[in-house]
Amino acid sequence: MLREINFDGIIGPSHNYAGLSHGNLAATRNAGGTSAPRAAALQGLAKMRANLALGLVQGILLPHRRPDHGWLATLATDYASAPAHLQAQALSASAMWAANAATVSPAPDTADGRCHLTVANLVTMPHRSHEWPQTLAQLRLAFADPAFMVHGPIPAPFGDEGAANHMRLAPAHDAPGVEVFVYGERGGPFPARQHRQASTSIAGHHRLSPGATIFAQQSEAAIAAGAFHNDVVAVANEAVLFAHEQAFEHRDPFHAELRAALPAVEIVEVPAARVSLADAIASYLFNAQLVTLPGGGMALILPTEARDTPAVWGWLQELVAGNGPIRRLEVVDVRESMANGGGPACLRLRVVADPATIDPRFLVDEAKLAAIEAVVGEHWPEHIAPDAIGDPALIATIERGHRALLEALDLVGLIDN
Ligand code: SUG
Repeated sequence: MLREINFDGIIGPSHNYAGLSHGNLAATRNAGGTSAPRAAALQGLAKMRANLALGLVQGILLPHRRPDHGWLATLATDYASAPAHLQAQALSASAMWAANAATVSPAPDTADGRCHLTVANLVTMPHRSHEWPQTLAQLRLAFADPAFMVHGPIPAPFGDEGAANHMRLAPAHDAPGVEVFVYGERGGPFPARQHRQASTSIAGHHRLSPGATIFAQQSEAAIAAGAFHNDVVAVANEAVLFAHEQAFEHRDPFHAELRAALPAVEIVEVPAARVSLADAIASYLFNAQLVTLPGGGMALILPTEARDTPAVWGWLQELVAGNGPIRRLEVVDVRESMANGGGPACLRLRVVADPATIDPRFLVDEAKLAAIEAVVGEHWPEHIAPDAIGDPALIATIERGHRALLEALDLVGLIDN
């Protein structure tokens, strides 16, 4: 049976605040702060545990080997002699944001009836541009079953940031749906990270039906206000689109196209007069996970920051009191990830598939989460101060922790050198 499965990135032992993402206001604001990798990973695991308790199917993606020595070698350097900015780029734990791992088109949408995945090239930001090889290795293992087709990255310079700029709407997860690719053209002072060419190429590789595929431009105002991915201002689930009024550059034609392709669509829009773009971005209201509960109805899994922002929480209270499809609010604490601009939805990659077709090492239950928590508790550094990233003892701790996790999950083969 096809189910929606959320694959969360386990937050790696090198999680730190290096301020590497221009246009990501939280990451820039927290640059130079002291991170708490152990607390960060435990927060992510607690979110997965809460989602399991809601009756959802939960998967994992693994942290990458950091520092990325192979990448530094291609730059003719090594960790000890690299300048500080390259050290930070090689050490980044940014693979935790699994929404940027790949774009996924479930089997009911594709001409060959397979679930297609394209690994994201993430070429815009240097620290993320070297994620794809290790992500691809994981995707090829987790989705080795013939029910899936895993594609390599779209070539540079066409930036692709994966599912964070892609929404699927369908009457039900297992029914054919409409896929919306959101690209950027301008972002005021900030880069538009998703190139339209990357989106159209992915739709082609995934063998989507042109009549059920929409390309929509993200609004310049949203990118300029700090929404570096569409999933900071919009999220979809089944037939519901939950979005900020200023999310799309050409809102009315986009809504019309969506209604024509999926007459059952329900657009829940938050007016700028109620929640400003600034409040939406600071609170990550739209970076919630919008999920269908097994007993029916939908829930929003929101970061604590949404509860702490009065305009946002007030609007949400009215939303769940009304007659709409979203009836329940769940609040999770992912503050360590949020401080780098990654909310609950950034931390997960959604795949609609039969869980029986997935390598079980990438699925979790309570017991496996407890085993991962034990490894994190024993090995993840408690803190990383910005001036510590050159410390060989810290690097040895990070590498030991990563190996211990892969050993515990029987995935040590993913360590390539
Ligand atoms: O790409 N932050 C990530 C956050 C990604 C959030 N993902 C989604 N919206 N789906 C980014 O900007 C900051 C790392 C640092 O500065 O150390 C960072 O990469």
